[in-house]
Amino acid sequence: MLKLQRHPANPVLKPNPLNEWETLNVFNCAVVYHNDLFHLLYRAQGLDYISRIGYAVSADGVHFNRLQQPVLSPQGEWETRGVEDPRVTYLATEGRFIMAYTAYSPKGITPMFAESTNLITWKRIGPLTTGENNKDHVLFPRKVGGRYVTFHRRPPSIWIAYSDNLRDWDSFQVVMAPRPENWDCTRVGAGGVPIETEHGWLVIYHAYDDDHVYRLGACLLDLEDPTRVIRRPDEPIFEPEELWETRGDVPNVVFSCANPVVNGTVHVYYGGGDHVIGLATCPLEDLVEFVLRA
Ligand code: BMA
Repeated sequence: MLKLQRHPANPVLKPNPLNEWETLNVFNCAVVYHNDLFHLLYRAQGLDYISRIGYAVSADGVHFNRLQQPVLSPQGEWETRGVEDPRVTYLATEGRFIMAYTAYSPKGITPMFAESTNLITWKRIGPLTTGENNKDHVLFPRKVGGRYVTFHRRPPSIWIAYSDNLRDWDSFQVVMAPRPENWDCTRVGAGGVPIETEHGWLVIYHAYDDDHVYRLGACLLDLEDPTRVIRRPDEPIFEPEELWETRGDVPNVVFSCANPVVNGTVHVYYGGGDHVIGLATCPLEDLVEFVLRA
């Protein structure tokens, strides 16, 4: 059984009592490794429980410096209760970053996209769907069959959709559903940006069970047809163990929106207990091997 290794300096980011918007919780984050720096975009809450997205940067992936102001705050009728769970994809051929984030309001839970060329100034592109409960979306790092591809989550499963312009989405299809009587029996949702390997798209995903314990798992999807699951191990690769994962604002949660590969190592950044941010790693080779042997 494979287990991700926790970094000894965990948690790598904690709430900041000096900034009202991030005094309570900092958790689910995107991480992009670009120009030798780890750029972290994280969900933060103050005492009002409204989520905003902050920015922090690091040379070693462990010690981060943050901006004092959020880079994305709620705007408009879809976001009145917050902007949550960013996942950021770098489109290398276009030189731009695409953020998938969840807009939360009394009108519903809406998967949104925004774009940036500097990771700090974000321009909204628009929603993937409206009028339904949908989230956990993340854009693939390149087009497949000439089209943009995104995961998204229509409860309880991971779905896929395709687009030519990141605005109009079609060809919605289920990729992976929960498995009865397993750690991923209730709901499943995508993690960070899918990792392209010679064996297929390596995907880290989250799920919870009847006891509401959030764990992480991994699977491999076909490179040219990512709706086709090649391997899906029975066991998870990571679960809450530390006090700051089993307690927190929401207990028993490890939830990841980022798995950048740096120097052959998968860096899984995750929210612990919806309260702090942790880092756990694993050689890419070992993770692929584990999934292939399943
Ligand atoms: C889910 C997610 C996360 C959160 C998790 C655990 O619904 O959307 O925002 O980390 O619940 O509370």
